[in-house]
Amino acid sequence: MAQERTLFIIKPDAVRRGLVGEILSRVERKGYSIEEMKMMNVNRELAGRLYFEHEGKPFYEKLISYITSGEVVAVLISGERCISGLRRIMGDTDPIEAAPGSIRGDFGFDGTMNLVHGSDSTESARREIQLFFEA
Ligand code: 3AN
Repeated sequence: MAQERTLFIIKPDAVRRGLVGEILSRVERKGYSIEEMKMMNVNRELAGRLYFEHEGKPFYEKLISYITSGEVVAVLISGERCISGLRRIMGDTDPIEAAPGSIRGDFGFDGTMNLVHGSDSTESARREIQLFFEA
């Protein structure tokens, strides 16, 4: 058993569609804690640092344009094994494949505009939390 911290981002399409409350309530109902939270714009530099591992991939430019296209809600979450647990709540990266009952499965159908981001490992979580909350 491990108490973890992870970075969760509610991305521009979810904010535009008014899904912030619905999404946050799912995270809270699971039992995770919101330690810090802010609404903000992600500039190209921060987007590049968040998605550095995708640089050069065919969808990279679309990904950067999308995450910088409007306000996001960045959330520092803590809880028991919350890194993998939150990713289950989010659902598969491709919303068409994402299970009904997950955020992406219930609200999305687009591979780029897939509503949310969650760190995928302990190392990513540490790095991403630093980018958004400790920079
Ligand atoms: P996740 O967000 O599920 O951790 P990653 O980290 O593999 O997925 O990808 C980061 C983001 O890059 C995804 N949220 C999605 O917006 C975009 N992405 C990943 N793979 C693809 C793809 N094959 N086509 C389009 N966009 C993609």
